[in-house]
Amino acid sequence: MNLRHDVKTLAAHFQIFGEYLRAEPYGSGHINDTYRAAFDQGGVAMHYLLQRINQYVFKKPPELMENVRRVTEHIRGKLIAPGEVTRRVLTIVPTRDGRLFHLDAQGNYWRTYVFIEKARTYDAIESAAQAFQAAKEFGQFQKQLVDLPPPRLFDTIPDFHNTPKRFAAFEQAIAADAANRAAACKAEIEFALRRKPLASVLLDLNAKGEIPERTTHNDTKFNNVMLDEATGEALCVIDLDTVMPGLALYDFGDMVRTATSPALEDERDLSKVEMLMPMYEALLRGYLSTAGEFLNRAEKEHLAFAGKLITFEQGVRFLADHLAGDAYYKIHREGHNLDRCRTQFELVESIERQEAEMNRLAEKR
Ligand code: ADP
Ligand code: GN1
Ligand code: MG
Repeated sequence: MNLRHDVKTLAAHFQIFGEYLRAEPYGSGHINDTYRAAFDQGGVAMHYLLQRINQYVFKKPPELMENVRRVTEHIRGKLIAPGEVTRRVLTIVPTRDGRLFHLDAQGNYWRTYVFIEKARTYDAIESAAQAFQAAKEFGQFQKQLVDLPPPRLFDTIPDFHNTPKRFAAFEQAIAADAANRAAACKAEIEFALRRKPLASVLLDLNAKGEIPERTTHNDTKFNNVMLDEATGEALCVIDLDTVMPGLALYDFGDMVRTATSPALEDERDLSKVEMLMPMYEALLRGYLSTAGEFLNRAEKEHLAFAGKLITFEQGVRFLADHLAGDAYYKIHREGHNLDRCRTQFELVESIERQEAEMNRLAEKR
């Protein structure tokens, strides 16, 4: 296979032993370039995950990797159960000179993780049991980081979930209309403009001291948690590039966005996009089983709202990128970001229709 990068040469910089066998592009993330590489070690093919960090998105990869090191070491220290530690937390494979990343001649930052075997991620949720598992695991992740010692983690992307700033960037993208696409997505633009007042709700509560800043994952889409292939149990939270100070509700919100509707994020048949109450119920149960003990009342009262907000924010982000000419997210077809935006806005409407019932479910718990 002809790869975009010379994975064999890159891999030689890391503490990987044995002979290089092969590599292939891996996963369906929108941001990094990911490869699974195989090495012969004592007659067995061992896999490693190599990634090129997207520097358009992450401006300071060394700070990002320092965050990942601190977070994974902290979690590793809590894994008392013997065995399988490298399946339950990401493990950085250092370079031969002991660093967290390799900087190549073109200025690209590369890193390597232990490959988690007999586990997989899903692009769309398939059952309430999966929703429960994912939410329990992301809640557990937040709980494990409650006592992360100072200093504060680096902001790998400043204002990542600052919805008012996301909205302002979207308004600028409309004004600039760099790709000449605004006229063709009037309906979506108007959908978003009508809901502008949603944007500031959580940050206002944070400013009033009602919702605290915590250490959060910030990219808790269902595709960022690995489930055991045999048992379906959640094993490990991955994609730690955006772990930084944030609101716990951002994480729950992104779970609602990606783990209550059975449709793919870029589904074109919008009749398939729907917030399913049994999935939401399982998410609530799973999340509160681990995060329930540290969340405060205001956080618990805004769980459904967070689902609506983060789905809205994501729709606005996709639409802004479509208007800007697809600079940020990887796309695989024309209009891909617009398709993604449409599924988000369809889901926002579905949540709006069911929000009262979603709130009642949370009150009962
Ligand atoms: P992106 O930021 O582009 O989404 P991810 O870090 O999420 O990149 O990785 C992309 C995909 O690669 C994940 O969805 C997952 O399927 C797979 N993956 C990531 N890390 C590992 C790992 N340590 N072991 C096995 N698979 C992994
Ligand atoms: C990106 O990296 P990935 O594909 O897991 C994005 C998230 C979005 C998501 C939408 C750093 O996540 O914020 O919610 O796409 N990550 C970054 O699918 O922007
Ligand atoms: Mg990912």
